[in-house]
Amino acid sequence: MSKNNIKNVHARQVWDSRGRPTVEVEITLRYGATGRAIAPAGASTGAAEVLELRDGGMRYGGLGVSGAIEAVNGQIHNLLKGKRVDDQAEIDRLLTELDGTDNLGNLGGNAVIATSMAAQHAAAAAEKLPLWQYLGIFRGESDASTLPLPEIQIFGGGAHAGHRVDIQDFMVIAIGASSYAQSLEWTADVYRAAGDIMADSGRLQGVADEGGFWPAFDNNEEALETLTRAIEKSGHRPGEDVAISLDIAASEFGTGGNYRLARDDREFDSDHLSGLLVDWTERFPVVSIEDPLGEDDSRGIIRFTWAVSKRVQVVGDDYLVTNAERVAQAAKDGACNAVLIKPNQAGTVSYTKAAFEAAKTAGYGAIISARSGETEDTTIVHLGVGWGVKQLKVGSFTRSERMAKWNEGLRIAEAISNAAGGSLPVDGNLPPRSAFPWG
Ligand code: 2PG
Ligand code: MG
Repeated sequence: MSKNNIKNVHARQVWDSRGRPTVEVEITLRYGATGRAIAPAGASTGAAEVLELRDGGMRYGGLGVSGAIEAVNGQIHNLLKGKRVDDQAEIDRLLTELDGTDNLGNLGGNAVIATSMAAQHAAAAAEKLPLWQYLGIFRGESDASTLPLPEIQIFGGGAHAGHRVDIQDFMVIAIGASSYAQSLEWTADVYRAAGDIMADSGRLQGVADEGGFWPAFDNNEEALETLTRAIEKSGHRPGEDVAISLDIAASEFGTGGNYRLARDDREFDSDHLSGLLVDWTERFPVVSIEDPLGEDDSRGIIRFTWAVSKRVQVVGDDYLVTNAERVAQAAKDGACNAVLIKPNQAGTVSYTKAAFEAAKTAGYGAIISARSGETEDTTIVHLGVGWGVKQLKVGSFTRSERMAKWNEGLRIAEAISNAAGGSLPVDGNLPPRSAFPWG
């Protein structure tokens, strides 16, 4: 028996940022080191994500997770007791083998991802290291030459705001910032300026699911105009210092290549929606667009990528679902040039890592991302820094389930900077700035 042997795997029900039950797993090792992680939950989920096991029935509006918790405390505990925690690939292999389905439908993707991430934390704790450092030192996985560049929501829409506007995320990326801390400061400036503009126009109405301002706009484009104005008002140069990033989450408002922007009262086929988005990238300082077309619209995504990929990051989220094979296929097809990395879409840490590796092999950008339903869990920040992922998406710049992650990044940035004898730059690995048409 070594310090790395698992003694106990325990799950409990905790609550997420939408007030819904979720699964927390705590793994205790032979000599007392522990690792803990909580499963997040999406709202605009991709059809090919692993299955989140919910109880159904009356209690908690059907959203209970007692089945997933039982799976951890019973089958998963029995499976992992005595196993070595420092072999993450083997733990994840055992978990997926025990489940026996492609989508983790038996044990529940929520049970499995919380266990898998808790195991990573426990392995780091056995070495008395934070996870980001453990991954870098023991696995040699980090290039640690840069920190991830934050992508931060200012207005939330789509499924996260009662479809008040159709586009889901209006975000900013401080592309001109020279450090992680500075990128947060500049975002805070834009957030304040956006709040002032909303208040002055009588449109300040509260916040969406991820904490961004509730989008009280007459149409989708007005949100873009307001965000550009907010960047200007904050004293930063749009497209030079701070740029815009959008998550269209188009599967939420269209299937079969037919789309409807309800707020604009307009219908689009795939090429027309593409055309609208291309137009936005030319008129506004947009450097990144996620899920521009529906997850079932490969042709549209390929055509859109072809049109803009030299100057805009085209991100697959619902389309690629953090799946290595899908990323490799997309690279062959010429669909997207970047992938969103969400551990609970993939189901295990190893599958998540495989998707990130596939992105690197394809020369794709990568953004490690939280979900719209979140908690105080900061695992994604550790994986992002530990693996050397270049961008980080966590939602807005308010509310503690979001700030927990931005702030964890500050602690890590400070630790790395101290060790390196100077602050590390942020480098999102975005398309070259000289290629942007504005500014
Ligand atoms: C997304 C995420 C986060 P959800 O679509 O990228 O914004 O949303 O977790 O609801 O899938
Ligand atoms: Mg998305």
